[in-house]
Amino acid sequence: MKKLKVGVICYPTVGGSGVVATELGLKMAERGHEMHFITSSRPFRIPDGQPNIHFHEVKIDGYAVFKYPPYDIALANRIARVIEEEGLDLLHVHYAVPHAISAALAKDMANSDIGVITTLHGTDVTILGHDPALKNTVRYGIDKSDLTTAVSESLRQDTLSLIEPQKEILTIYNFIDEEKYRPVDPGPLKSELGIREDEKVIIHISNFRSVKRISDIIDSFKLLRKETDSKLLLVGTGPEKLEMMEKAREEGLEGDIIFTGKRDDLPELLAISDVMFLLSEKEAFGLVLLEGFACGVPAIATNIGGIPEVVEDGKNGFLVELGDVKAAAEKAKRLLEDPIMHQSFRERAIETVCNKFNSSSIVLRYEELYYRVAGLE
Ligand code: GMT
Repeated sequence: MKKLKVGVICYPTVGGSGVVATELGLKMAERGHEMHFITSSRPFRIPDGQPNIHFHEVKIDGYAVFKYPPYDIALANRIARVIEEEGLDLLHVHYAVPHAISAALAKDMANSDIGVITTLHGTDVTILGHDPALKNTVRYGIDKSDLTTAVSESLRQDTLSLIEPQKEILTIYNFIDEEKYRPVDPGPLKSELGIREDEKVIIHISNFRSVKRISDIIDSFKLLRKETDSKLLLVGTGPEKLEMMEKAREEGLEGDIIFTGKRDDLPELLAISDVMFLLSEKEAFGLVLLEGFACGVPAIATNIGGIPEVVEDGKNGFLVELGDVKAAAEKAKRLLEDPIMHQSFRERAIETVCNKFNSSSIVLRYEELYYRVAGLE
């Protein structure tokens, strides 16, 4: 079968969508396809000189006349050039708004009938879809695409009911790099972070946006801390970080909550962790759950969005209702105090990644769609 030339448009450096787009690009490149990332900066997981990977930077000057530099138009212009210069077979865009819109404009500019796959990751639908001004734009992006995928069944259903697109939407789950995320030896990390060997570790990893409800995590940890010797690791950074540091101080938990900042050693941090907390109010999938599972860390997570498709209640974690910090603390205590249950959840978590979210099967699924959209079935 002919190897494909694919244009990939994503937010390269932040969030799960960038990770999924990059990992998928790397896996497709390993399969011999030529992957062209058209982005504002080099995706951070892609080293220089990686075979079959090309990077086309979108540059935009800050002309004084524009209050907001028109990135989406600059992106469309760059996509149009890459379509022509590289002879791309298809575009894979992550996020309907703005990327699917830029792709539609690029096709028009290049006078090309290139196929477009759009992958929805969540916030474009679950947040923008409620804004009447943007709902039609999201629908336009989907309907202009040849094929749209959603990262969970929940997101697919939300898109159908909120956006009412004309085009069909397929669910393709996210995956992670199983070679990176696996049980590893953390060395002396636990003591380096000032955690005693006998203390349990709760971990939360995110971009500290308000949807992540870190305040609930701190409240729940406060309850848990009264009963179980434990520390809370808050990994990452973002808009709510300072406020959450202040809250930890006010609650008298300064010594028990460790704000690590952004870290590259996530498998090691997960290796010293006993439970992951993800108490978000919106989550189309929750990629971080898979990262934790692959390293053998069960989760306590909210019963919202795509999370119940990842967390099987009572098997690889526990589901709690949004805002129920007491239930989260109780379930965590149960799990932490029962080593047999913890071991069985740990094994089930690793199995979940191998079976339901296996990267090889998911990559093949995308590849099949790439051939379909490129008209080469
Ligand atoms: O959740 C975020 O803040 C970042 C956002 C992103 O662009 O990566 O995450 C969305 O896409 C991820 C990858 O598909 C999903 O795992 C997240 O659940 C989704 N976030 C939301 O739906 C809030």
